[in-house]
Amino acid sequence: MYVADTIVAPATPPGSGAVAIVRLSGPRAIEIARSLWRPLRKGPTLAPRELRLGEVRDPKSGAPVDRALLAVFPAPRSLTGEDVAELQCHGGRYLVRRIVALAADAGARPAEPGEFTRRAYLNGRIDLTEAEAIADLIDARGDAALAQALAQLSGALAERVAGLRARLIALRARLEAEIDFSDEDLNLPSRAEFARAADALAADLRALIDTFRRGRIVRDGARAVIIGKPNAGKSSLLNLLLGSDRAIVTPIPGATRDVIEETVAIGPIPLVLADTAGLRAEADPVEKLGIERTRRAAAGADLTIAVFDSSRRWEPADDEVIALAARLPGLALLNKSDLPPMLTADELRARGLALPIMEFCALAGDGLGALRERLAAMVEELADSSNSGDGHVAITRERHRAALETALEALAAATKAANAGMPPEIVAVDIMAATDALDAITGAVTTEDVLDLIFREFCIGK
Ligand SMILES: Nc1nc2c(ncn2[C@@H]2O[C@H](COP(=O)(O)OP(=O)(O)OP(=O)(O)O)[C@@H](O)[C@H]2O)c(=O)[nH]1
Ligand SMILES: [Mg+2]
Repeated sequence: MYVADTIVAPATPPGSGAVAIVRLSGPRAIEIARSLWRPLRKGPTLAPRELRLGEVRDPKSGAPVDRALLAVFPAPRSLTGEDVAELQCHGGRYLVRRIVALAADAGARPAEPGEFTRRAYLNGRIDLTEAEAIADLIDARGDAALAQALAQLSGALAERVAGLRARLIALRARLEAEIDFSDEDLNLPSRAEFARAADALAADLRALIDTFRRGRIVRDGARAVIIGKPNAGKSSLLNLLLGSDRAIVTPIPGATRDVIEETVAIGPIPLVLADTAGLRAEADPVEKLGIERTRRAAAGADLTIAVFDSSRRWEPADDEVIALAARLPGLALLNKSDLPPMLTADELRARGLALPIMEFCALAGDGLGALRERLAAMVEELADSSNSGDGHVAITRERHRAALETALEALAAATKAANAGMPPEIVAVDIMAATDALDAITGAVTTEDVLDLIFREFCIGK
């Protein structure tokens, strides 16, 4: 399966801290750790999972290096399913490097990113959804993301997939029964039942696919794009929501050229705001490139915040903003409410703006509280709207979505073949393809390439 050599890496981030952990895993992990470490006091041999204070020494020169706690976790009841040893040393940059180097001198190989978790998967300690949940737990930026990662780590997604898989197996069993009685005529009522069960299963696969947006938003935050014509107050709005002068604000139109992304905490789910270049037709070449980026940011967003300058009469650029804002949910701000109104909500509506409109003043911050509340409510709604009775299980990765789509297509092909009266062996081929697709989610069936992609997300020592 893999070369089971012994690997070593710091399990704690680089930098200085009170404590750091150097982790070893593999057949020689315990032996190598013990060769570097000597207990401070005589006593019984170190028991599994016991923490004992000792001294780390350079085995070649005998020179003391640090005082550290050692714990050993013999296979298979360990993080990776292999022998594991953990040295809790002092958290110095040099110190950690030195201890890792000593372990390497003694025969351990520095670990690749995610290699410990990968071994845990390869040894059947966790499945791929649980491995991904560990990465999500570490990256979580809020309570909602934490809860989702913990549910996935407890196997919620794997269980849901297993339930769907069991129904595919049941469909296959129906076909097997037909194969066994193949000398009799095709049993039409049984085919109708097959199709009904397959359709119900397809609906549940679709429902799980539809949790992707919620899963992604909870994990990564919702993306809101701020659009408007030049000088409308988009950058002022970003700065106001962030509470810092992140973007340049000037009275000169066309100040923002590139997309500026920042995250704000407005509720349990973070909101990623993108300030963009103002939309207008007669732009210089640099602005044109900026406007291209605005359109791309809008295409990838979940929400739109359309900013209109109420102190200036309607201009054609406002129509462009209305057109771009028609694609997504969101809200419109009639900004600069401190100045005499030249553009009204009624006029914007008459021109086709469908988003709710709020009067706003980015200069003084009037309406900020209400805006934050509205945005938080919209994010919650986005995260819940696809919660089609699926409890809180959600898929979180494109990988999951693609696998479910493949399973759905294969199931549709099976239903079509069944309805067309094809022999059961032929229908079974599609059912098996659907099963394989589901198995790819948990990693029961996988390839090296897929594993490389998944574990590349991890850092060294995870
Ligand atoms: N009076 C008033 N001025 C505002 C308000 N909001 C923004 N401004 C001013 O409008 C000008 C443009 O603001 P920006 O935030 O840079 O506008 P923008 O939409 O980012 O502009 P571009 O980056 O050029 O597309 C600045 O001088 C701001 O101080 C407001 O509510 N009232
Ligand atoms: Mg700007």
